[in-house]
Amino acid sequence: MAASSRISVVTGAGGFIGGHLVAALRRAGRPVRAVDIKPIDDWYQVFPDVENLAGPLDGDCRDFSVCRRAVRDGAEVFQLAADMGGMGFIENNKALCMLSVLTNTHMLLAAQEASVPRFFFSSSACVYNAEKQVNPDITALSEPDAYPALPEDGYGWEKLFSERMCRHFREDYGIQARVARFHNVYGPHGTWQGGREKAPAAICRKVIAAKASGKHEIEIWGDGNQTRSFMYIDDCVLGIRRIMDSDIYEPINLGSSELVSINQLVDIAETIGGVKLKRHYKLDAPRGVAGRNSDNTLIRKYLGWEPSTSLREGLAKTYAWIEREFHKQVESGEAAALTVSTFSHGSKPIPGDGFMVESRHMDTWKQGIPVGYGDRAEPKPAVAGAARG
Ligand code: NAD
Ligand code: GDC
Repeated sequence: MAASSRISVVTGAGGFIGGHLVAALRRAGRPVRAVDIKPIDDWYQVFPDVENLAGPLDGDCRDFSVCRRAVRDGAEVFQLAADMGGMGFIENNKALCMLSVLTNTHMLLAAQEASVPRFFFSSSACVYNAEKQVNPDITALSEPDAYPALPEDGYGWEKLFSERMCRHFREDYGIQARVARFHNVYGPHGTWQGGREKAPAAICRKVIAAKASGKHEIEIWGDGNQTRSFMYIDDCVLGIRRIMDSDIYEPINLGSSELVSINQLVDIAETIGGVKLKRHYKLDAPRGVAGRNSDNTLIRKYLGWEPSTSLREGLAKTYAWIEREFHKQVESGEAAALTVSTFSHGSKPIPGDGFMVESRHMDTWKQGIPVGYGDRAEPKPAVAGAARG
């Protein structure tokens, strides 16, 4: 690494958390290199003054040569790239989720080879032992609860493996790896449709769709009694920065400890939308664990801080953003091409609210396997800058 380098490298920068992290690093005056396999037009946030490595040829972090270029002269690497989504996606795409091991391995290896001093890995609450999450009124999960290992099939096993790889790279090669276990993050500029969305965005969209269609009904996956805590994006970005700058070597929870049932999440979204809906429970939909919360004892001890944005406050901002996106789609006519709500057949086409098995058959890059993968030319030189911001 060049002695004077201050470059922050963010992978998964075209995604939800990566986009917000790039924005925060920029505001802090850091030079940023943003990397994502998605074409730049599909990034949630794009900044013209940032070096953007985008698309299957320049931004696929499964490819070691892309990783080498991405970390060049980097002072810190935030490894957020992953093929991921909510329960509907991770239960139906386990092989894809496990393939993120290529991304994590190659980024870690490239960072170590280039002597990048700091490396951040975004792990997940999905690493926790499933047997400790069988009741909705669960005791909050503390860090040792990841062992003995029985994580979420596919996605959780990959995260747990990559956590351990970070640890061994730190112990054996001295790279300063930091690992945070995110608990369900939500906010504006994230996935709210298409099959990868998580419950907060999905529920907002369904409430908005019900209002728009005039059919005041909502489909909820499971019986609605399952519990979760949801962390607002601003807390997540602040936590990432603080954990990266800390001396916390072991994986640590980064999540809200405000536990709610999915029914309570729907209550809040209905209040924000000013509507009351008839609830239908889809009991065979992907449900995940019965209860999950974040024990924040350790993060409070180390940082004297924990995520504190209330769900009511964060969801209002998220709802407002999704509502704008939703109406943009309806007005542009794009909505007709999307899944139609199971409760809106025969009414005006609106972005849907069903469990989308179609998410298995999306465009190849959306599934994470780029067109021409394994049969391609040398990566092109970096294209700096982009249109939106
Ligand atoms: P996201 O899907 O919005 O962003 C991930 C980005 O990674 C996407 O833009 C995707 O195109 C990109 N990507 C996928 N494969 C890639 C590859 N091979 N090379 C380069 N880029 C690639 O997801 P997010 O919510 O922003 O999540 C960011 C990170 O945080 C992920 O590692 C995720 O597993 C982790 N995490 C998120 C949550 C959450 O609730 N959002 C919870 C736990 C962990
Ligand atoms: O998808 P998710 O937010 O992921 O689902 C939370 C709960 O909400 C599940 O029980 C799900 O069945 C229920 N739910 C009800 N209706 C809906 O319309 C819906 N859509 C969705 N998506 N869910 C609905 C997540 C992982 C992430 C990440 C975090 C870490 O698990 O999917 O990839 O790692 O955990 O905390 P969740 O919280 O189970």
